[in-house]
Amino acid sequence: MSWREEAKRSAALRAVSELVEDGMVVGLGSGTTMAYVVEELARKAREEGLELLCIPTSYQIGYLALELGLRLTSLDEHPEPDLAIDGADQVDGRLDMIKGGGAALTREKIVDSCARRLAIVVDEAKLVGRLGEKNMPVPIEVIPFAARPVLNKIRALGAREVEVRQAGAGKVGPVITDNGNLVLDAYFGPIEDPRALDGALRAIPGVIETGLFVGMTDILYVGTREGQVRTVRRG
Ligand code: A5P
Repeated sequence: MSWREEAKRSAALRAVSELVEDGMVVGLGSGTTMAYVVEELARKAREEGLELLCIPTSYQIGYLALELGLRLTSLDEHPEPDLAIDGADQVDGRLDMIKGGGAALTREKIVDSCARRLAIVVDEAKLVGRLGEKNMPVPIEVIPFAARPVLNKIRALGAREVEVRQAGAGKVGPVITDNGNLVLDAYFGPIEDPRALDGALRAIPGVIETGLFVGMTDILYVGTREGQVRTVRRG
């Protein structure tokens, strides 16, 4: 395992052991870090006899949770989960984030925003001074009908490049999200005001949601290159 995988895994284990208690409803983000979280949740539930209910944010994490024996529920039944645990693509010093590398940003933002507490798990390579640096795009979920005008309007907001995300092996053509939409990756460079940019993007008709998660994180677990886990709480 690379140091980054080890770091993600150690941080995931720490988050689950510190935050998860019997009887909780837990929102599950998506992605590779969340796979470690779900494995640990399932182990803990099994070995400690915990009753947990989970709200998944994608087919990926929902199927994994079911396979490992966790029970699923929905926001219809539990509109205010006790806790959400999620990964991120970049995190800045205010604990704001870019998410959506796995195209699950919309359901993640919904579940994360509904939870009483949001914990984010990352390895330290994801920490940045400014969101958008290192050529990281902002993922934006868009209704296919509106893709072209939305793309033009995002350019007019200052993005130097905007691409329709393409699927990799296993599917030709664009990525289609779990909601049946497209993802645009917009390259803005280092972002001065993530909250303002998020608002401007969401004001474009046809935009469903953006991967800018501002003012949402309560606690951050960071796995380091040296094998430690640091926690940062919202100040
Ligand atoms: C899923 O759409 C994303 O928001 C993920 O949370 C983010 O991309 C982190 O994924 P990894 O844990 O796979 O790096």
